[in-house]
Amino acid sequence: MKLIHYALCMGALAIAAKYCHAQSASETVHHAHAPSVSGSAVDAPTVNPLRDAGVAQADRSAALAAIAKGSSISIAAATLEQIEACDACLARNDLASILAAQPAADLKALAPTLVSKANESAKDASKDASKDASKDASKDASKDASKDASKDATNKSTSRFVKAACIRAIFALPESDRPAQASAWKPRMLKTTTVPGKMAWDPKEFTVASNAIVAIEMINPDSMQHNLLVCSPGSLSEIGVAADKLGEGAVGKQREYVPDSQKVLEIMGLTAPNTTGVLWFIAPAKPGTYPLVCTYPGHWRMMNGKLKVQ
Ligand SMILES: [Cu+2]
Repeated sequence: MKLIHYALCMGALAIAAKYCHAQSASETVHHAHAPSVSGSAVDAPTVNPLRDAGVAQADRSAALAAIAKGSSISIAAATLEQIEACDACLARNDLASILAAQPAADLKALAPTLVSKANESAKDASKDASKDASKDASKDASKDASKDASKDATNKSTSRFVKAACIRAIFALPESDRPAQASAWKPRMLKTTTVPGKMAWDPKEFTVASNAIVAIEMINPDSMQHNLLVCSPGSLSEIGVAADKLGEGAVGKQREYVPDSQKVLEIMGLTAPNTTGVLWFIAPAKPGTYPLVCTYPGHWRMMNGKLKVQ
């Protein structure tokens, strides 16, 4: 933990030095935990390139490169540290993409760590699954119980997220370079395409096994941006209404229209026209129908689908 904090502080300082040219040293330290990408503008919202949405991938990569340089480690290793420290932050899928895009030699060097973290997280996930099972036994819809459930969902999604990011990075390696353990992982590769002008996905429904390793690719030939979120069962309209509200203020753009809710389980961020978004995740342990939704304001009523977990 101390190490992570040290790395974070050093990293943040390095980023601050890079991005906050105008600030004095003492101010830089003061703002170290939330360096601003845009730097000098007084009213610009403070954005942390390692945690927040609304950050260009190039800025994230630059921040990670600064940390790697400061700690004399590879960008892959620095990115993995940030993924672990991310704790379900909005940048998590972007960080996972950056990790997977690192040179094969660096990923290969990191592979033993990636494999051990993937396995470590799997243990956590099964612990959570048994917790879920015992909770089902006493099906009590009291407020406290549901609060506990969503707290569990957050913990689970954090460790599952680290596991998914590690597995994704291993699968970014050529098959011949993957560690032997990877042959036991059978990712479900799902693909969907946005239908231009229709605010829809084709296909929009998928069925996966509980705890499966899932990769969704979203091809976006549409002329507008779309994202793709996996949410808790029954939460579609709650998340959709919250997303529309985000469309009314500046904070919405900064969050890339992802509502601040524990019912948002997985996030593929905004995917630009004529690009492809990718999201790797571990399917929920609990069988059920999990809404898929695009939370770009105004889209959710039409642009939604289902992830059926069996
Ligand atoms: Cu959309």
